Amino acid sequence: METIFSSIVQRDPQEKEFHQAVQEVMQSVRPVLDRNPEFRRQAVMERITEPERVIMFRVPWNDDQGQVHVNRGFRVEMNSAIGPYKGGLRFHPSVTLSIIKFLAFEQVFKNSLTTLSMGGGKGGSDFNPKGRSDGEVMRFCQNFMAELQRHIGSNTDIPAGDIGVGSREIGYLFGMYKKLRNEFTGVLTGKSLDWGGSLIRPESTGYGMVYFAAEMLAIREQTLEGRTCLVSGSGNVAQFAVEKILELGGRVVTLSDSSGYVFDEEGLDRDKLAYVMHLKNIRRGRIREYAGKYPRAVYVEVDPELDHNPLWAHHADCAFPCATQNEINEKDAQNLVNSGVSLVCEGANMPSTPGAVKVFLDNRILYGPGKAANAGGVAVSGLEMAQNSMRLHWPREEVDQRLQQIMKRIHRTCLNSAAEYGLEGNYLAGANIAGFVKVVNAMLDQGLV
Ligand code: NDP
Ligand code: 2IT
Repeated sequence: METIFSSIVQRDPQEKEFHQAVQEVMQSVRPVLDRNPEFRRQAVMERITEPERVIMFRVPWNDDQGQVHVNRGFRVEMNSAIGPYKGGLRFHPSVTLSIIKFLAFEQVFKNSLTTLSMGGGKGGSDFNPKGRSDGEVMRFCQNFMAELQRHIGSNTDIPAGDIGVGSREIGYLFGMYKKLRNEFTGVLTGKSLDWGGSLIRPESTGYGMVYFAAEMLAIREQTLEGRTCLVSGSGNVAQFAVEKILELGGRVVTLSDSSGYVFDEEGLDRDKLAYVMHLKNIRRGRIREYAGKYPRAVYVEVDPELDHNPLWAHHADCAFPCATQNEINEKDAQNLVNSGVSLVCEGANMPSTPGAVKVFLDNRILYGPGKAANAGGVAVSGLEMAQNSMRLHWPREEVDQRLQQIMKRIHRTCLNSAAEYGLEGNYLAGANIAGFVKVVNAMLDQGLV
């Protein structure tokens, strides 16, 4: 295993996030490889960590003043053993090939856990939509799709949203695909309802994560009722996580963005959440404005040089990181444990560093890893694809019921797979093992391709 890992690092030494994601999975699946010696001869680890295809392209576009900009576009088609590539697009200045490869790698196991027929992929660009007009975003999306359309298709590769890609961007991307290919198909998910979207898709990642957390708590005969919750982020996942936590009787006291966080000791309620949704989705403003609107809340600017994020030091019962990768480091994790948190459930992808994860596992925190806990988003994307193929729409209750069943099943699968290897209660090991075994078996069935 060590040799395989060092050759992965040597091949692409700068891809730190990708190495982090690979190392975590490799550690978890070691007992599976020990039990299956033929996996070594078949080089399954080397095969599953090498993308089937990597696409990188230039995206030139004009701003409103006529200035030309050049960004880089990516699509990593990681694994198609169990279905067409599926995974979101991220538009954020921090995007690199390493970030997209780690996300695509995580997506393979996550999609496998959903039980739906979806392989793993991810894409995006270092384009920064912040402060850009609708016209600028539209022109960027059109030029991005001018290239991406050659590589995707409703039975080949089906992108969706992620950070910086919401319904506005999906609309512009879909419009350009349709114009270039002259076909109206379910090539993207997260579409608006009037033209092929699914009910509950916007809510699904946040709702699904909270359903997963409720399942974890139920194991200890607990519920979210009356529990104080720290939530980070204030985008799509955070917003609907808050909505579901409130519905289940929990108390949410924080939200954040990349500049800082708000602490509202009184707790959010439906009206405050509606304000946040309008602020972030319509006005595209900053979370600091929340403290202006609700003066009893405080806004804390977060210094990126600080060795911890004070958001994670507030007294609470549960923590839901819903912003970005590596937002909880070892010190933050220790702060969470010290301030009484007994459940950490990840809405974001890989929000906890390896040091933080170790703190959670050592302290027997109920720890729900992102690839299991946030799988509700891509699961409902899978349901959107099913509805598009049938050319019909399921009602809200039906999609929500299916989402709840899928999250319950993923929770159970994690526990069962962990127990099979003597790792009772370790959701991280369970998620990695279950996701891995299904994909590897499919790869072996299909031969060397
Ligand atoms: P949004 O773009 O809607 O929101 C992202 C939020 O995270 C914003 O509040 C943003 O703040 C904050 N954020 C982004 N980058 C950073 C950073 N570098 N440091 C601190 N905060 C940051 O994205 P989503 O809500 O869709 O995604 C959030 C997370 O959930 C991501 O990790 C994503 O991969 C994951 N996820 C999303 C799914 C989905 O269906 N959308 C499905 C599964 C996982 P700011 O406004 O300042 O940028
Ligand atoms: O990380 C993720 O699972 C997503 N951004 C959603 C992917 C999808 O295809 O819906």
